[in-house]
Amino acid sequence: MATELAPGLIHHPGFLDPAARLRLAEQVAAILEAAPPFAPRMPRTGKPFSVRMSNAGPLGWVSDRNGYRYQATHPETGRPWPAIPPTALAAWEALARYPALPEACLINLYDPAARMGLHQDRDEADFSAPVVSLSVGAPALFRYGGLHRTDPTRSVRLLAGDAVVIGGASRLIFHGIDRLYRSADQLVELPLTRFLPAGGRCNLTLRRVSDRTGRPGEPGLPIS
Ligand code: MD3
Ligand code: FE
Repeated sequence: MATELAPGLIHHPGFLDPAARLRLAEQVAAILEAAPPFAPRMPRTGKPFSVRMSNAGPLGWVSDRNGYRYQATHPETGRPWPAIPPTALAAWEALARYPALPEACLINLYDPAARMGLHQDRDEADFSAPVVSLSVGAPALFRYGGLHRTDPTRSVRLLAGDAVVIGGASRLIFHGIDRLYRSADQLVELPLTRFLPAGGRCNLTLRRVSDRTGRPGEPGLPIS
């Protein structure tokens, strides 16, 4: 049963059943073998994120001292990103209601102490496309607000198998992950144990990056 948390922000608890979660975790583990997790860094300061990342798809999101951007290759191996996992593509087809495939699948890896500060996702050129989020592993406290950083926020727990569709009036809201919770449910972590400690969490976000002319999104915080 889906819940509209805010206009255009739809939470689908248990969207992936346990078998689908396990398949997704296996597919993600194979991607991480080819495209190892990297530690993104804050633009300007170079401070590392507590979340490690990788990507799948034609484009991947990266962040370093020079800024945020999408690029076609892994920042350390220089190789193209692996293909988007089939279970994630199926979720996009079921939930996005958008007439094109996703171009980027950002993979966020949270150890039990990792968090993600309040931010907007605005490095994409086409805000008419939604973002589709899939979570596996430990439960997390997801916080979301409004279009301004200081708007009041609400929180909801995201569990393994949950999907969130972020579109419409919510596409540019501020959001983040405040903390992880311990859980007895370790099922999905098994294929990911090489990449995720016990009690860790993995979130995938599927995104359109180019607008309909094929122009990529504005890079964030350019050097000059
Ligand atoms: C609301 N990821 O990768 S997923 C991110 O759990 C990100 O790893 C979080 O925020 C995570 O950028 C939250 C839910 C989500 C994803 C994208 C959004 C919520 C969003 C984009 C716009 C507004
Ligand atoms: Fe985000």
